[in-house]
Amino acid sequence: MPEATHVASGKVRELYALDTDRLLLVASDRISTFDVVLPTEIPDKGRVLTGLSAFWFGRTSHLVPNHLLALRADGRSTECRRLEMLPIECVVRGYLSGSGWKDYRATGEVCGHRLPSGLSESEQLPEPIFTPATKAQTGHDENIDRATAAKLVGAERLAEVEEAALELYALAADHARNRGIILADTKLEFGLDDADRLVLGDEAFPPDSSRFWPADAYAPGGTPPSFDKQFVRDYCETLGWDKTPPGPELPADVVEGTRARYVEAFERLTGISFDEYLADPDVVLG
Ligand code: Q0N
Repeated sequence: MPEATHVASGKVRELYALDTDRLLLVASDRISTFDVVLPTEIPDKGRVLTGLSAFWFGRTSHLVPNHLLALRADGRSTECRRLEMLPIECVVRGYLSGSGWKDYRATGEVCGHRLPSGLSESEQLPEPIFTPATKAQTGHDENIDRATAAKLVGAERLAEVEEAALELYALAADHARNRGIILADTKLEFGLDDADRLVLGDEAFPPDSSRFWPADAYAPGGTPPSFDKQFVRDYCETLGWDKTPPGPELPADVVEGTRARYVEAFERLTGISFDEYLADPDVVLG
């Protein structure tokens, strides 16, 4: 891509600079499980994630402006406004899972939210909670309480971000629930534009930064299956792999089944056929 300079790599995405105020986010077909990127790709996974994100950006811009400028015809690249990113991950949890469950079991709290006693793993919370985390350069993000987050972004900005994140989650979780998918939690990233206005950046509710559970298989008291990655996890568990790199190659049936789950998530959530998206990515923008 001669018109762009590479600026950052994530586990599954690449970031390029287009000019002084625009970036290009490119979602690859790489997949990670147990925090390890596998050597086998899932065809079209990056397009599904890009299309879903763009769908949500289009449907939430009345709540919070976002960095999306344009989708490219390849379906996996997004041109974005360059922002000054805030140094916190904005996590909203409607259900008690992952590090939230771990913290709750140890302390009865998550990020300073004291929760009712006796909750089970994956149980729905009385109401969604905002649970910010630091952005770790390597390893895991660390959950932080309000005071720590306020030191990083300021108390006023924190209140604004919390309200925005809770509103975005409520809209997306309600929409997903009506289509048979539980959005257990999500991680959002915000930045500031040149006028210091709050803008939603990164990606919006793709399965890689949200927990998607099929509603019909949901039960508290364990780990519900992941809508998208369960075939991959189940296959990896059969291998006795120690979950350190390198990860295993995936057989064709696991690749095909996983691709089908991504496409199903896309079609259920957007109500748009994935083939239509491939023909013209802008269909998700409504
Ligand atoms: C930005 N990241 C997250 C791998 C690295 N709109 C923006 N403006 C300025 N900076 C960023 C964005 C966005 N989004 C986000 N790093 C910089 C790190 N990831 C992003 C995906 O690629």
